[in-house]
Amino acid sequence: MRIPSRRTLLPVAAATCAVGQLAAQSESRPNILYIMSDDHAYQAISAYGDPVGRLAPTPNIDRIARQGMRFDQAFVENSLSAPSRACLITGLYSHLNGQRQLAEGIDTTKTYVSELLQRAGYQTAMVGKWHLDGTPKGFDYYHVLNDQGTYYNPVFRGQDTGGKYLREEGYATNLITDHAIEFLNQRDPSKPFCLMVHHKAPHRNWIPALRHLGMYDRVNFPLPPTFWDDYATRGSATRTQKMHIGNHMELLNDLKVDTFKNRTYRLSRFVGGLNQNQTEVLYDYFKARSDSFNAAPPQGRDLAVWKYQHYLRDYLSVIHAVDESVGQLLDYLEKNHLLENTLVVYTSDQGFYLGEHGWFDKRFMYEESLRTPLVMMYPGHIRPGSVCRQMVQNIDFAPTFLRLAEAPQPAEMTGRPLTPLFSGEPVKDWRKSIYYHYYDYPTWHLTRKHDGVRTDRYKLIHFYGRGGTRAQQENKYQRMPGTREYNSFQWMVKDGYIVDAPDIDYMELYDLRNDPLELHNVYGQKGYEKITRQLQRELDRYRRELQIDEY
Ligand code: SGN
Ligand code: CA
Repeated sequence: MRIPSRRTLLPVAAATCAVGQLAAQSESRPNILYIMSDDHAYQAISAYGDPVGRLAPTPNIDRIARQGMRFDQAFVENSLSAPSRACLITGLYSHLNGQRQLAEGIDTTKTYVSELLQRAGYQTAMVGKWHLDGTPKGFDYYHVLNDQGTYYNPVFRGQDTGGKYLREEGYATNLITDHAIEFLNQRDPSKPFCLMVHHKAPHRNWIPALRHLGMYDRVNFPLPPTFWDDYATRGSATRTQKMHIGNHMELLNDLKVDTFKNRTYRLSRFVGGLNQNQTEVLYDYFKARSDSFNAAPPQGRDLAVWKYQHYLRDYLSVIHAVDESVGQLLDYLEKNHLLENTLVVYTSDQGFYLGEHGWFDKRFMYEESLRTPLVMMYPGHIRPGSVCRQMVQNIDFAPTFLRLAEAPQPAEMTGRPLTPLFSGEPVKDWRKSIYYHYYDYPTWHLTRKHDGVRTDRYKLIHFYGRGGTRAQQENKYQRMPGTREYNSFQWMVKDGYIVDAPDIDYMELYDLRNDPLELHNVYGQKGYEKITRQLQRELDRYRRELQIDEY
C-alpha cells in the first residue's frame, strides 16, 4: 500500500471550524462512491426544488446535497445511456471513445479510468447497468446486468459467475444495492476503493417495487408550463420526433393499460420473468388501472394528461427505491466510519423530460435532457449545503477521480477535475462553454442529429442530416451488413418505425436568461447578430479542436 500524503485537497476558504478539523483527520486518498441512475431527471430530486421533486421527495439524495454540493449546471456531452457511460469510463467525447450511438460499440482498446485507478492502488468495483461492449475492464469486482437489464429477477454476470449471466430473484434496485454492499464487505480495507453503482432505474418502462406500487396514486402532478408546446419558432426536429407523451407514449408497454376488449389481461406483455407473488401483486395493481381506463377512456388532451399523471406516478415510485438505496449506502458508510474519507457522487446518465415540451425520453440539447442531476459530498473538502453554478460536464468525472487518486490525467482526456470547485468559491479560469453532440438517428424516438454550444446565457444548436431512411447513407455502420447498426436499422424499417422526414441543416438560438423555457428560437432575429457570430466561432473552435468529422 502506498503511504498516503497528509494534505487537504483544496483550500476550503469559507469552511467552518468543524469542517477544517475533519479535513485535518483525512490522511489518505479518499474512497469514491459513484452512484449513477438511468434517466433520472433533476426535476425529480427534491434538493433541486422543482414542483415534481417537492411532491415526491428524495430525502437520501438530498442528504448528499445538504452535506455537500448541488451542481446546477451539470451537463452531458451526448444525452444517451451507452454514450454517457462510455464517456464516464474513458473521459472522452463520443466520437473519440467510439460510442456515438446506442447501437455502436465503445472502442474497448481505450484505457478505462478504472484501469488507471487500479494502477494507482485503488480497489475498483462496478455494479449494475454496464450497457457497454465487452467485459468491464479494470475492475477488481464487477457484477453487471445484461444490456438494459430488467426490473424483476434480472440476470447478472461477474467474476463470481464465471462471466455467465445468472438470474437472481428480486427487484433490480435492491439487488444492485446488495451487491454493492457485498463488495464493500469483502474489500481489502487497507486500500482506498472506487465503487460505481449503476442503477437500471428509473429507465423506461418504469415498473415499481411491489412495496411502492401506488404510492403516488393520490397525487396530481402539475403540468410543466411547456406541456402544450406547439413548437412555433422552432425547426422541424421538434415536430418529427417520436417522444411525445400524448402521441407516442404507449398505453400497453409504458402505462400498462390493455385496451383490447375480451382479451385476458397479461402482464407478460410489458414485464417478463416474474415469480408467483410478483405476478399476483402486479396483476392486481395494473389490471385495476387498465379496467378503470377502459371504463371511460380519456380522449385528446385529456388522454395526454392521463398519460402524464400515470407516467409520473410510476416513474417517481421507481425513483423512491433508488433513493432508499442511496440511504442504505450512506448508512453503510456512516456505520463503518467511511463517510469522512469518501467522495460520494449521485448523478444520472443524462436528464429526462417529464412532460416539458410535451415529451418523455431525452436526446435533445434542450435543458431537461442536456442537464443531469449532480450532487456530491466529501466531508471536510466540499462545503455542506453549497451550490455550484459553474458549467461541468460528464467528461470531468474521470479527471476528478484521477486527481483524487493522485494519478496523472492522460493528455487525451480534456475534461477538468472538479476538485477546484469543491470550496464553493467561483473558479475564475473555469470553462465558459460546453460542446454537445447527438448522433443517434434514425433510431428510437427519431430525434434528429445535432451539435451545439451552451454558455451561461445562450445556446446555439445546429440540426443536420438526411431524413427518414435516407439517413442510412450518412452512417457507414448502418450500411454495413452484419453490424449492430445495420441490424437495428433494418428492424426499424421493417417495423415501419422510421417515417420520412426532411433533410435538414438549420440553426436555433436561445437566450436562456430571457427565455429559460426555450420556447423562443431567436436565431436570425435582429439584435442577435453579434452573439450569434461569437457562439458560431466557439462552435467552430470545438469542431476544429476536437476534430469532429460530421456536423
Ligand atoms: C430503449 C427505450 C427507449 C430509450 C432507449 C435508450 N425503449 O430502447 O425509449 O430511448 O432505450 O435509453 S423501450 O421500449 O425498450 O424501453 S438509454 O437510457 O438506454 O439510452
Ligand atoms: Ca439513460
